[in-house]
Amino acid sequence: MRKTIQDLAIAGAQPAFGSPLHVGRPNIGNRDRLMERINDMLDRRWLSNAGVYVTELEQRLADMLGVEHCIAMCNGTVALEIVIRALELEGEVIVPSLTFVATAHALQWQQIKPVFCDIDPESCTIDSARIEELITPRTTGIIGVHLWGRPCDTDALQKIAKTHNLSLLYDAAHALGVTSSGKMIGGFGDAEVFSFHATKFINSFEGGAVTTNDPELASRIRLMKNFGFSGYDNVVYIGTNGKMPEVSAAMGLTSLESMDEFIAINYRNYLAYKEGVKDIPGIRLLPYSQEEQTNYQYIVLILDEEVAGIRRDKLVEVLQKENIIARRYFYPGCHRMEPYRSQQPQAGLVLPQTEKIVTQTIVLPTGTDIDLETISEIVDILQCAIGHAKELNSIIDIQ
Ligand code: T4K
Repeated sequence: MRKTIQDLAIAGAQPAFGSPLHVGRPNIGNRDRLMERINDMLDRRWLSNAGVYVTELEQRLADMLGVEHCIAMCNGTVALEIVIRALELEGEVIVPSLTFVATAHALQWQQIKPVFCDIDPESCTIDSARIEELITPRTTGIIGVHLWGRPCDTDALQKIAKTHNLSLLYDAAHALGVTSSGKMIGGFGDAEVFSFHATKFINSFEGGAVTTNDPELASRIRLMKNFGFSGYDNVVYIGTNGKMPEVSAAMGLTSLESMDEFIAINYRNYLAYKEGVKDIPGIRLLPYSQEEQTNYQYIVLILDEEVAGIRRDKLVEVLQKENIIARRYFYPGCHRMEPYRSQQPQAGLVLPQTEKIVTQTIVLPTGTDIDLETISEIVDILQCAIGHAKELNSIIDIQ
């Protein structure tokens, strides 16, 4: 147990960890099974373009999520871009600013203006009560983001979209295996988009998927992700290359087979962090709902700097000096990133909750690479830093 600030790396002690502990360290799953699939794929010499593993992954995901159509993609960002185009969105689309920048970029890439909406501070998802005031004659859709695996208010969003005749898309990059009102994320809105990037708890190296119950939309997306080809030499639609390669599907399938184990480890880690930080003043763990199924893949601390006596960025610095590469996701909010900062300099005025929370969050490492001993070490560092916040502030200020 650390007793004084001299026990912290920021004050000169040895870092707690010899090598960096990253947020987003990939889960690997059954390596032998993966190698078997890769060997099989090489033997068959079928590496991309609707191969057997991609088709199997799509089917397994559709069954698991209870949706009619699942289209695997090369990554979540291209998946978003393709669905946005397939839904014929244009003009303005309402999105939360508190998200990974890919959500906003997928719109801007196609000359659609992302109109940033504030969040509900409890769920950290788009605040449905703030959407209608942002609707203009140019608005064509809404994108909800199930941030950190916390589902959006899907009922409220559906009502607003219906009333105003808007498309409704969900960025479900963080929400595989999550339910909203008992129903699996994947079947809400017009379509939902998943990411299987290496840092996601289920990964396919790079990868993503679109799910929908709309057969026409699904077939448009299938055409668009394959240059618009409908059979040899017959192009019937504008398209791009959004295909997932077989090697990614092999990893995705292998990863899916370990999904229960990954979630159990994430849950164990979540409980350990929760118990560990419960008596540290000024820190709370963003809770996961006990009523819904979830994946527990993000450990999000919210710091009240008045109570803790230390600023978030300083606490992150303390952790990073110990080789705990804590992240400030999703600082500073899309509206403060380019090109949005220059194009919409006033956007922050309607985003008070977003502006507040981006200065408060710290995302900590979890997943199969993190054990309970590591968590108790991280908690001990947090406890020591906040317990000695005053001294620590002066030390850091002098440096
Ligand atoms: N929508 C949302 C809400 C998203 O969060 C994302 C992606 C998307 C859409 C787009 O989906 P994709 O197009 O990516 O499929 C990371 C990921 O790159 C990104 O996929 C993810 N969200 C975002 C939340 O996190 P960065 O810039 O923080 O990545 P990076 O490279 O710093 O990786 C995080 C940490 O993970 C590193 O410190 C090291 C560790 N790491 C990473 C990789 C790739 C490893 O240990 N091994 C690895 O192989 O964005």
